[in-house]
Amino acid sequence: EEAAVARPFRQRLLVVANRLPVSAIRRGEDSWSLEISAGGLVSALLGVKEFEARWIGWAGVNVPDEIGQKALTKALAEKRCIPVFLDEEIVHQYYNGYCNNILWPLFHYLGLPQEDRLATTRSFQSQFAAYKKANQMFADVVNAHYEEGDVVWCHDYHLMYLPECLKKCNTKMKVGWFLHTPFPSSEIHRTLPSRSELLRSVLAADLVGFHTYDYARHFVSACTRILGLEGTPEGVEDQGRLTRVAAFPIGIDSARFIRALELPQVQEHIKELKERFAGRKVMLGVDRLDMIKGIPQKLLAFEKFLEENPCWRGKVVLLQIAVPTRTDVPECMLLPFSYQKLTSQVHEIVGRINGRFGTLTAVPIHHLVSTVFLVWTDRSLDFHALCALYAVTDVALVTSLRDGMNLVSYEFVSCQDAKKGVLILSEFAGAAQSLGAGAILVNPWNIIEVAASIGQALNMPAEEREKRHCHNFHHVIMHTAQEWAETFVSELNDTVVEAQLRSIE
Ligand code: ADQ
Repeated sequence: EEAAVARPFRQRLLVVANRLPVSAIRRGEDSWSLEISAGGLVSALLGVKEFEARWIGWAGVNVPDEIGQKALTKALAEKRCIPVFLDEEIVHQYYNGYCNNILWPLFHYLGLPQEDRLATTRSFQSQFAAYKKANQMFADVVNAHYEEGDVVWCHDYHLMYLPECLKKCNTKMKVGWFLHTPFPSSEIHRTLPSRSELLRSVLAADLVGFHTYDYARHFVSACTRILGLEGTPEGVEDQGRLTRVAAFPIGIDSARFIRALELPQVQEHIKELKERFAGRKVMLGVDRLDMIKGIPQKLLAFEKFLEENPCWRGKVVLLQIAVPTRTDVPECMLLPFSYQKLTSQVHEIVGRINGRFGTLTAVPIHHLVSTVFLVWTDRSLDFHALCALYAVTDVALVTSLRDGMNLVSYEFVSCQDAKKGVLILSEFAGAAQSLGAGAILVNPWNIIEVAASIGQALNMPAEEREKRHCHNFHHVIMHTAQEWAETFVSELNDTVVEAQLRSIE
């Protein structure tokens, strides 16, 4: 009994995601060093303590030899990570091709690739075949490590074929699938050549989760319109079998941010930033360098604002942190929506704004192309710098063209209890549903509207700022990542029990 008190039973949770939360660097034939890597999911699961979690995923490197694979598997085991080894050709066709060239843009309403882009990655068919093959490889690793009673939680658009692969082998396995991106309107999903196969596979899961009710509704109506299945308030029914579909809005580990603000090194950063930008209002953007984040549109809106409000020139600064992503993929393999083109476009607009409105003493935009990553086990300096930036900001600008949720908006709010700054938030980010009442919501495509909202935010009376902030702060501290994961997994457990009861009846 004593032992039971000391070590309460914790259900094993197998988190299956395309990427492990670490990057592996080879140091020798059988030696590896591991670095924790950033990303929305990593940040979200940081706070989850309830389960004994294991991660299953690709380590981001090609390891063709057995000695290397064995050594990496061993090193990763210490971090409770289990690798799936994918060779270069699979990565090219599955990850760069099907995931990032087809599903990512489609789910963010950017449409399917034009033929010229498709041609460079060979045919759509071969990409889809590689996608299925890769998903089967993930399933093989899950099966090898699965123990009865485990919960298997599959993540994101990379692994839509996984629930079917898993259930084919073991119908009793508890399988959940969660999508971190938006699920688009069924009219968009309809254009996907493999639309039915993907929907059917996802429906093999016991529980299917999305960030918002809208995404869940889009998914159910895609199943109704494309597969002819019945949508019920609980989910989707197919020949008496129900797949539960629901919204589980993600949160962050807000306490971690709030605690960090008290640390001397963060206070030191804050002091430095305050001195550096004394006399100026600070606006902040923190985004991965991705088409969906609407960085050029944000810059154009800032330019418009300065154009129309000469009194603010030299009195406001925009810090745009752009984090290059998918840099673990060799340049020659990077095809989707030319990230290079986006980079040069961003540089061009920044240069132009600084040329037009910059002075020797006040450059309006500090464009930092950083490779800073949020460390998930450790408290790195980078995390501290990020917290300090959030804390000194007067106005945060989140102008995603589409975004599943957007955790940056949550992180900003959690660091603003002293300052009570303003959040300008795209209505096309999932976060608009939860932080909409406190934020200024904008259509990021409407540059004039965003420019006007910058003026509104900078001039907002303290009383209104406080009211808006309190609303959002309350939401962010009440709806944490931990709660998100616990709710999803307990709902998954319940769903499976209910299904068993139904089958007995
Ligand atoms: P992302 O598209 O990566 O996530 P987001 O939700 O904003 O977008 O998360 C980014 C994370 O990276 C944040 O935790 C942020 O702090 C961190 N980060 C960004 N730049 C950083 C920097 N320079 N230094 C340190 N950390 C940095 C995807 C979906 C989102 C969804 C999440 C979670 O696209 O819509 O909210 O998954 O489901």
